[in-house]
Amino acid sequence: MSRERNPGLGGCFVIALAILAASCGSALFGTLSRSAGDPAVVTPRATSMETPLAVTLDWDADEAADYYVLERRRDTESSQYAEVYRGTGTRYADSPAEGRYYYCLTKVRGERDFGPSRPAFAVSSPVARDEYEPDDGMAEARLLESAAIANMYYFRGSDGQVLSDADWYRVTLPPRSVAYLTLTDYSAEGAEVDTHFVVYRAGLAESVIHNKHPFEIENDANVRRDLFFAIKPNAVRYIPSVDSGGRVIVYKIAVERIELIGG
Ligand SMILES: [Ca+2]
Repeated sequence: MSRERNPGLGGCFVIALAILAASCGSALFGTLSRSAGDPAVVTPRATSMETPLAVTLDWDADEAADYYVLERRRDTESSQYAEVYRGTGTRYADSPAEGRYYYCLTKVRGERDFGPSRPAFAVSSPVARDEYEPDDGMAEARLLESAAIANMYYFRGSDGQVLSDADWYRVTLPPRSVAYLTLTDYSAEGAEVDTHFVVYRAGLAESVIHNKHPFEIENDANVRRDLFFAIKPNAVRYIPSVDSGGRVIVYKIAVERIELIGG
């Protein structure tokens, strides 16, 4: 009796292993030992603008997933999602043609799909961010001594997601002095017009910078001080309508002169 039954059980076991191996690849041990929970549906992280015509996607490993499927579509009405990656990795370096894109991540466990995730917005641009990046935060502010040329990007997808730059600077000013700075917008139509840029200064509302027209950074303290400010996109100039769009714009920022307050 037992001699008849044992080969049958053994055969079942081999078949079960074969099914597991077929569905899970080399992750057999993980399949047997991991938790029984479902994979979490998560949006992949998209990194744009670091290098020309490249987008990098990454996501956290999920032990409940057998593998991942990454899909991409252009940000156009007619574009459909198409698979760009399938595998067990957690990072994918894409190099799509110039344009705006959405990426969705689906996790697969056995025969079941978990996803697709909400889309991540990304941009493939022939012009990458400038060499001074990262300077999007005050802690990364760059010392502005005389003049600098930099670029700034602002893109908005048709679902409203935004990919936006900010450039932080600091100037060192003598006690009770004012620095007069100018910004030259290389995509502006003339002097004095609204540029593609606003300036943010602590304690003041953001204000649109006029092309080559001085704006002030003031040190009202009785000691020498570092003053911080940020140049940010003037969104309505980057995308004049409510539609999607965006671009990269080059500018020059310069310290024209420094005067003593009341001097
Ligand atoms: Ca920046």
